[in-house]
Amino acid sequence: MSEEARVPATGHTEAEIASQPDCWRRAAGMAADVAGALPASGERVAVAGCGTSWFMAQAYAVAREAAGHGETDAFAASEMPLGRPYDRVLVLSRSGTTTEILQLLSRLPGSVPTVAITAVPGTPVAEAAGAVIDLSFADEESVVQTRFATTELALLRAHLGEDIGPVAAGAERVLAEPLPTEMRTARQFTFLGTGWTVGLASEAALKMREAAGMWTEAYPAMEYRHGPAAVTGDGSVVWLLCTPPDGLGAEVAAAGGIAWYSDEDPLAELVRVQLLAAAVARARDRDPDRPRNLARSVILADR
Ligand code: F1P
Repeated sequence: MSEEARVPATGHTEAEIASQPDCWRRAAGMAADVAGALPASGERVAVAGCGTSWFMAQAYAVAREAAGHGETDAFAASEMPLGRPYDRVLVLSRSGTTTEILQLLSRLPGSVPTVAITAVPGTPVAEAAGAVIDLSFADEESVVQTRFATTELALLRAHLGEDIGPVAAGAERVLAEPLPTEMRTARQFTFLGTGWTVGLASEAALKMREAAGMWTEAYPAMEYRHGPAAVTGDGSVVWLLCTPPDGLGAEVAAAGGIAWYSDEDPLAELVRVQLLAAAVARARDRDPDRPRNLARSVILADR
């Protein structure tokens, strides 16, 4: 049987991508109930995660600080400094079993309040954290995270006072639109963001790598000219998850690439990236439900 014949036309990944607007509305609806466990306004906060969860941490950290709720740092769990005084540490882990998160929780001073957002309560991360927010309704069959991560971010944005209704409506529009042909056939993607969407740009790039094995990059938008522009050429897409800096679209076009920007909320626009990642994967005879070299959770033996 050929590889192509073994790759089904659709799977868990696409179903989970399509379910996001409903999940986001549900998460926004529970924001008030879980507010006591989440960082209070004025607290100095660290947020940590791995992979997708790290990029969600980055997005939330910048959004929280920009909304005036207090200094907020985001770290890859393996790189968080232990000596800084935080009022609360928030860890993000869909699986609740990621080794680096567990190591971080075990090394933090016992006096610092910790809270975990997870899809699986009762797991080691949930047990080790001082408080748990259960988003099991958004758990996924897929290895590659889509709806859990975005639902978590929708909850956190709702907690910051944002109205998630229009964001979910934007995602529904994106889900109903066909993907542009130039994107399906692109050879390389550079995702750009500003503020909270810098983390989202990294997540978009990760989705295309994880699901489809594509060459992708991600930068703060104003960094594009400081080197990353050198890879733009025929078959490049420069995907802006932010307002395009003056003149950048013309520079991308002059280099032979396509600059893509839409007016949708960046979280809704991330859904377009997820759809593309799944479509490109299948077009390349890869099954996005079975990404290469990846597992649902990275669990390291003691070493
Ligand atoms: C995080 C994560 C995923 C990644 C991979 C391994 O897991 O890094 O983002 O796609 O499958 O795990 P978690 O701590 O959020 O469960």
